Amino acid sequence: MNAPTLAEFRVRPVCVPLDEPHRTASGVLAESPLVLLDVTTDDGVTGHGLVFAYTRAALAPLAQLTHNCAEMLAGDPLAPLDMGAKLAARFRLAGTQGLAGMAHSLIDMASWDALARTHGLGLATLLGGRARPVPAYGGVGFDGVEGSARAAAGWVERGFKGVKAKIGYPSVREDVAVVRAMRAAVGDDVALMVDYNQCLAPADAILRVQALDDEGLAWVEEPVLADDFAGHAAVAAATRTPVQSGENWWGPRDLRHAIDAGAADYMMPDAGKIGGVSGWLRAAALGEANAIRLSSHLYPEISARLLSVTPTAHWLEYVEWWNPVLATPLEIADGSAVPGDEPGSGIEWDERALERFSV
Ligand code: SMN
Ligand code: MG
Repeated sequence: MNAPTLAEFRVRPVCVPLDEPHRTASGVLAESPLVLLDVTTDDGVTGHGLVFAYTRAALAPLAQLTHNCAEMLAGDPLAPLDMGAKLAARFRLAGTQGLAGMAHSLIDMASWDALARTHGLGLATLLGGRARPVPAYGGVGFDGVEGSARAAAGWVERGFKGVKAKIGYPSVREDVAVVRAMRAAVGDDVALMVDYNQCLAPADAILRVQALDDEGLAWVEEPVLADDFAGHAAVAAATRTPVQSGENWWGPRDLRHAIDAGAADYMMPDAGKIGGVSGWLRAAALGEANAIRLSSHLYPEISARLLSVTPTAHWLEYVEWWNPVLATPLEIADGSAVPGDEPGSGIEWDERALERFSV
């Protein structure tokens, strides 16, 4: 069978309001600006993907860039690795990070979805593994002592066995108080993680994490700027809580540099920044070769399939923010994400709902 070729691309910017704003130490999210992509082959098979633009200011430029990149591929075989190589070569001078990295990741995700559908296989099956349950955790915003404890208890009532809170309050005392209130609310058997969202300088991060070292945290995430690998490494060396990072790393080469620097104990690539499915698979190989456990960041549907085939799979970050545009949101049972094995990566649009969110 010859590979189908890329016949049509449809790019749609949408904006999904959040039920409640998500507060972090690096800004408040009140809505999810998303770029949706449909890739249709000459066989008439359509694959879907989406990417999170984070800010409305990036939505139209990201949609346009995705469209322009897709046009470079029109008529090419549906071969995500070759498509990625072509885009990387075309962008060598402009750079492959930032919006370009997101556009390339999006095209990759939608193309793998089309490839899996072409073969009538679930993505994990196509990749040589099987879709399996992955432990999932829920997120708590920058919601203060009582608010964080209440939100953590809510996730545990729903069966989740892990909860991650945003911290980075004005004082370390408040960080500790939030963690202790959450622990009191959920008990000892729930994994608690905290996320500084890059807000500290390394010297301050060391003091804060040392103050949290006896709280039994499963990890402390992005204590310093995402690309400060040396700063991460200094925190990791001076503290006992495992350091987690990776949601803002661009492509497997950033992972390599982070590993070379000893930046983190755990890593959490983001499918929309690491290079989609192709980038994830390369990150998974680095994780296995270096014995580093990998968790996912956002994109729960496709991440559940990817973690299913990741040798060092750790936790799936569960978010339901984008469920309003999905016809088949990820299933959760007993605290684990349960990816189905229907053809593709689990992304199906709720077309009627999409109209409401179109920008
Ligand atoms: C995060 C996710 C989405 C928006 C802002 C921040 C994050 C996380 O750091 O880990 O969930
Ligand atoms: Mg984070």
